[in-house]
Amino acid sequence: MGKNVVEKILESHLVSGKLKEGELIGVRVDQVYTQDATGTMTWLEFEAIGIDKVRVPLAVSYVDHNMLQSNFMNADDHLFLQTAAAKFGAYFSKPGNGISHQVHLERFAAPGLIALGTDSHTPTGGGIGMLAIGVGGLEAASVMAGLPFEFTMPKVLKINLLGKLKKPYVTAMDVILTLLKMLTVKGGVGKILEYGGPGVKALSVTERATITNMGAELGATTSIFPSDELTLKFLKSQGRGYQWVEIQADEDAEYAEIIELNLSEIEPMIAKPHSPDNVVPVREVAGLKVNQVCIGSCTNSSYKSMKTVASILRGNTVHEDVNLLINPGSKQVYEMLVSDGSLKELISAGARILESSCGPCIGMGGAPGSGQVSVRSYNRNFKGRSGTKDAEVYLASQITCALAAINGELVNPLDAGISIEDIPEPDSFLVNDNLIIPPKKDKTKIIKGPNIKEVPVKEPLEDTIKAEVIIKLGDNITTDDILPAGSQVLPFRSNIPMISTFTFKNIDETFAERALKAKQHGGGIIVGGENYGQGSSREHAAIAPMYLGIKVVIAKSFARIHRANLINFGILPLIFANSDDYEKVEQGDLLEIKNLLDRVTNSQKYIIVNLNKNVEFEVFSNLNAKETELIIQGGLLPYVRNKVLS
Ligand code: MIC
Ligand code: SF4
Repeated sequence: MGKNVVEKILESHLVSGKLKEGELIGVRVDQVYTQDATGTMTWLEFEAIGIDKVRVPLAVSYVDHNMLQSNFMNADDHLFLQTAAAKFGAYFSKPGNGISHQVHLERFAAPGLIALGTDSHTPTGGGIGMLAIGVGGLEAASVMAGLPFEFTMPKVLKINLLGKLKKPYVTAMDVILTLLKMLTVKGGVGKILEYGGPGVKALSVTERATITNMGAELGATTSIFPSDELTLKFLKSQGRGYQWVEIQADEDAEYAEIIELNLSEIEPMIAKPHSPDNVVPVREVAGLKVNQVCIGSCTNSSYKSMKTVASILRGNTVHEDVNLLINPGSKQVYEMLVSDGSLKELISAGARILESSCGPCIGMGGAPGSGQVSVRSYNRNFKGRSGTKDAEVYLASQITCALAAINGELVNPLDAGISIEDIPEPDSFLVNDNLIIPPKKDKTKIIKGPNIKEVPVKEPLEDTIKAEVIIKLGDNITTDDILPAGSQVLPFRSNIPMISTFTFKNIDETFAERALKAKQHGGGIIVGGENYGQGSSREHAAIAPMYLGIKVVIAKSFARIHRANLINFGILPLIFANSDDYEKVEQGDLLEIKNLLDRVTNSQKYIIVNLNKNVEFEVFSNLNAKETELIIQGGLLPYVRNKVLS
């Protein structure tokens, strides 16, 4: 029987289990990378595991999120990361070098490898034919400590691409927005999306990377393209042609599901507030007045994207009612825009050029005004994420964004009446790795500023939990809802006691206080709806609730990375056996679960008694063998320590 691309890569890395959907498998990992906002915890966790050097072929520590430096905290974190990388054997990508996913694609990613990153948009590497998966920090630390990456084998869904995009008016961003409209933010849960078909040839590596980047918004484990001659062209133009291997699915490869997508039929699309799947064609919202436009991020930052924007802005002026902010994804792109004069065109048109960092995408500056409309070539528009609670954030291609910036309103690129240049991918990129610091051979001392605190560890599972429902939530709760980001909160990513006070802050100001009170009397429970914990990989959305005494989360379903993070910190994720039972619980109810140790090991079915309402309902936990062990021991940290040091 033939094999698909995913099976070929997994098979060559398999150390345990069988490549069968639903089975627990373990794979060897080639590369692990961290970014600063999740990385400080990851490297503290690595330190807490207690070994000297990373045990993976390549580890890279990036700094891209926390770069506002409004006080000492961010800069202290950067120094901690740099000294930790030097000591533990990782490359350090200095602030200014760019956004992890963009830089990694340019300088390290290679076809056929497996990479983990402590950020949900790690699948950007799928554009080059690498199996790149976003994970929580502790998971990454355990793999860097030499353990295999273990996960439940997802379904492989093939997206069969036909036809050709109407370039340059219709872009890769429009492809992924079309898929988000079709499949929704839950459509990829439990799946790996493998792109194939004749349409693949019409997309360059950086365009493919835009599509795999936003596979995260579909909830997919990861997304991947085959490695072909365009992959070779990209690698050669980065001076890394020697890293190319061809990886194509066999003719008779099998897939759990196949979806056809005709690129020729795609038109410019836009996601309306407040979800990346709230997608409509741009023509339906044309004419909407726009106050802010942001272009860049890890989604649409390639040199080709940026140069296209410069070509649209050339000789024009940003509309008087619009603020245009541009954050090129990497120093490489930035330097090339300077060398070819594009930066001059952008500045001359009135763009505000930011440094190469996440910036406005994660609310680190560039927040829109009250109730303002912001159109962004980014990947997430969750309510409040921009830093302004009542802002209306739309997601669209860099072309739609550039046109909105000069017109002051949304314009459908196909109706714009202007001719847009189709910029080719460069034959060679400007390679200058002077901001990538290799690990040090001699001993380095790790330097920790006063805001950097220990990683808290949970006690082992108790046999009975009697705890209060601290909050009851609806469907699609994001990790931004659980633990917001932005300039006020991000500086505390290395300080759990402090950051925990922001838990659910945008939904319920009193959550942290009430949870801490309940912690004195048996702890707390969170109740959610479908797809609980979608979005980012931040494990803080699990550590902070754990620190506040949350022991269990009951939901109708969970997003993959957040579920793993809960388990890694010893919080039991339970699923309603009958989703109507969601109605049997209210905020403030006292719930009791007995015989946990037996249930978790044997049946994984639990009866919950609502002591306030005097009703019972059934839930299950669906834990694999390893996850069961983690829940019993109180999380991954005690487990890894035992494994690695024994
Ligand atoms: C995001 O886009 O939400 C982030 C910020 O990059 C997160 C990581 C984090 O919260 O630090 C992600 O995507 O995982
Ligand atoms: Fe940074 Fe935004 Fe990309 Fe997250 S999605 S890594 S915040 S640019």
